[in-house]
Amino acid sequence: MTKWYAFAGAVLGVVSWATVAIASDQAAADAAAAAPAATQEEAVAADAAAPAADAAVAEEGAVPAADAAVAEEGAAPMEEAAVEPAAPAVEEHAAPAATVNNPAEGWNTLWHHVLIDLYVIGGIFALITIAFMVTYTRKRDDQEGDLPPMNLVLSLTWALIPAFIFMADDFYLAANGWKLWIDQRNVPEGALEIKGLAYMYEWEFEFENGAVLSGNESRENPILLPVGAPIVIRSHSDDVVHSLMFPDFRIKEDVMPGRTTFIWFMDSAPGDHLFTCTEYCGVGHSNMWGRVKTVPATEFEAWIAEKA
Ligand SMILES: [Cu+2]
Repeated sequence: MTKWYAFAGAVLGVVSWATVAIASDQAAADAAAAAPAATQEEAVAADAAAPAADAAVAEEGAVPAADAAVAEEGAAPMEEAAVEPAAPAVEEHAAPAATVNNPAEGWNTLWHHVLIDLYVIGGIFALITIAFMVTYTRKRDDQEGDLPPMNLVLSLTWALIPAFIFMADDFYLAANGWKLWIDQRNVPEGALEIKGLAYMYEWEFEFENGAVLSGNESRENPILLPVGAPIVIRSHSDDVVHSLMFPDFRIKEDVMPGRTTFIWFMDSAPGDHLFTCTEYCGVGHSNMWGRVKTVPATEFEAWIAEKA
């Protein structure tokens, strides 16, 4: 009997170690990639002219959960990466797009962490359960078990150790989600500003030069957007509640009358992407979609200048 406790404990230990090791490696890579963005936020906080709210946000943002959770492994790459870009970020103040953290990539990574957890932890538990069912099935009708009575120490050990393992893992995932959401709610400096308007049943987008482009027409002629640059769309609705979603950029936000809501995103390579209304808004809801195409900035500038 005792050997089973030992065996199950060992399996749990291996599972939790493997999960944290896999997640830590990824988080270390994420932290290294995210470092320039963190320094950008520190630069904002260091600026004497920065409003208190900005500084508060920067403080929050500067303590990404990944840093704390990764411990030794993550610490080295994080510091190395953070030291290099710090100087230019402070001097130029406005961060170039290349240093902006792209939340879409973070959401993808986080989702993969969740899948790893589900498969690894779920798979191991399924195997243990099957092994227990086979091992502890009564072989004869009159067979009686020889299970030793539970004592307080065993009870607490069996309850608390697995609980701590899983809660630690859950909090780790949740903390990474919170960190990403901070990125997602802080529009990078110098983002391309677009005003979005939703009504039954169409989207309209107004660019900084006054060009107004129709979402429905974009199905034939995609709206061009610059690649590698943060883009923010601040939208409101003229009638009912709609919701603007760019599935490829892993972002959506409700759009409603009397309030302006925003989404920001950035494409890392030229590509074609859909956007759509993702809040049922009436019989024409399924018609509220269109296309964007991300292209080099010079091509976008020339194109949008013609549309003004
Ligand atoms: Cu709609």
